[in-house]
Amino acid sequence: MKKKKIKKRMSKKLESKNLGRPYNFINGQWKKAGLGGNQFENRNPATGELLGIYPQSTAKDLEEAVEAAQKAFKSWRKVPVAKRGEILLRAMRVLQEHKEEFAQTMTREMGKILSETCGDVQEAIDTAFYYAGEGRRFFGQTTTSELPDKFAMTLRMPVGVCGLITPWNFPMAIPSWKIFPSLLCGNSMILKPASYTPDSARNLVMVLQEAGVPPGVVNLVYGSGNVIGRALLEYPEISLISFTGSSSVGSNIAEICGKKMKKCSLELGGKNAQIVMEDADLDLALEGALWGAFGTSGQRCTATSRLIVHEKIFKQFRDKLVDQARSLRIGNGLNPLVQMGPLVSQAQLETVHQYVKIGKMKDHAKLLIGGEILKEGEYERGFFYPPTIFVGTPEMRIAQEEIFGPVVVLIPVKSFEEAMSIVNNSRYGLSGSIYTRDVNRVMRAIQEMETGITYINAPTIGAEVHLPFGGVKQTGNGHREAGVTVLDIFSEWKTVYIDYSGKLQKAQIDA
Ligand code: UN1
Repeated sequence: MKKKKIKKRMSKKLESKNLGRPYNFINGQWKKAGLGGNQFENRNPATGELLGIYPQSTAKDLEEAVEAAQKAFKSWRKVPVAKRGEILLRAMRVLQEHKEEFAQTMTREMGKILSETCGDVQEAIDTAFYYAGEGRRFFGQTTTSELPDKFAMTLRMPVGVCGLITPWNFPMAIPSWKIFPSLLCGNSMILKPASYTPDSARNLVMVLQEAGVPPGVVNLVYGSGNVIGRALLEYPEISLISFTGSSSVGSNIAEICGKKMKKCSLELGGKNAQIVMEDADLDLALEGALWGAFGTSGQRCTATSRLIVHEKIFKQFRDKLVDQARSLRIGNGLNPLVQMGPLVSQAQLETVHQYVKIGKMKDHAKLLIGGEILKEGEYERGFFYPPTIFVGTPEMRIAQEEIFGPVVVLIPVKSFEEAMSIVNNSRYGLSGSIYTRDVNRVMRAIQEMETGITYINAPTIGAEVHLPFGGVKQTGNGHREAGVTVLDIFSEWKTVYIDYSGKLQKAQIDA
């Protein structure tokens, strides 16, 4: 592989970072943002170190990207799907070669621990592999006609230019969930990544460039949601918006896309619950709870934020959970001994702390552990928050609203029925889990849990890329990313009828 070439590009990248030269990627070139564009800083949330300076692009930069994408779409859509898949296979290899390095960059810019950022890059690798293979399937349907000498089939057609707006918590995995299937379907696109993780977005786009994606097919435009995100929604030339983020922003996006009749796919909030029944393997359930609630410092839309525990084992579970949470090592995610990194930003730290205050003062929930910002010693310059555990009731705000931090509410219950009704007492419905050894309860949970994803004897996090990902209620708008289902987002079905009878045949009328 052209390892040298990418190394050269990488060192160029470092150089540009240090000089603070602001780069977008438009029409196959790394470009400065337009005149008058402000800049934003990329800082390490564990140390405060300045990592780079990026452009706040202007509408003019975006316009250039939209034009490039429109032009590139015309030829990209004609490239055979299998060939598009081969480019993804190459992207997979480049990602594999740089996995460790990309993970380090990611830990530096958003804080999660190195094993998790390696997992994030791995998720992008898996996604590339999966959709590369899909390039040799891409199945439609063939069927018969109700009329003689007539044939019917369906094909997937590209949607056009796509606007992709991605979050910082999975800085490579989530953009890859959108970019790779969208590429496979023959679309061109503009990526507007979260401003907390510009380096990871740049690494991903460099991989695609290296893998041979033609100029203009994937464009990267840095900037704020208010300027670039919003402008993406306005362009009539952009046919689809795919967004992962908060429910409040998602609902605004849906409104604008609705008015403009734009296709729109949303992956939004969660308030995911893990049930622990009295017959569960307690140690397993504990391990799952710790990973689900405090992995990624709770900054996953699939994170466990409610633990619904049968009263018979409540005390035992609570005490062990508090003990084990207390012993989690918090710090800089680059240190291999650290188990939980910082939150991504000062703003996120404040939001989380605000919710903890609401929990204590307004909800009157019982705080068992945590609840104070960590400021001393090694935590001085970062945004560190400890594992925080409350005992509460289902209606409390801390048990209803998405916090996106290492905060979990324990809720005791008397029965399976009560547990299930609490799980479902939520405006969200992304992920849910139950720990039990009773097969009847397992099957009932699968049927009754109002979530897009249900785990049995496993935590609420850890979805795999070849299965549909998404949720019900306010978690989304009915689409599913990943798996084969994401192709329904990034392609349009074309139904084809071929009449070879040589005469006019009237469906529904000719017997
Ligand atoms: C997210 O939290 O936004 O299932 C995505 C998981 C990961 C993806 C999470 N594979 O936890």
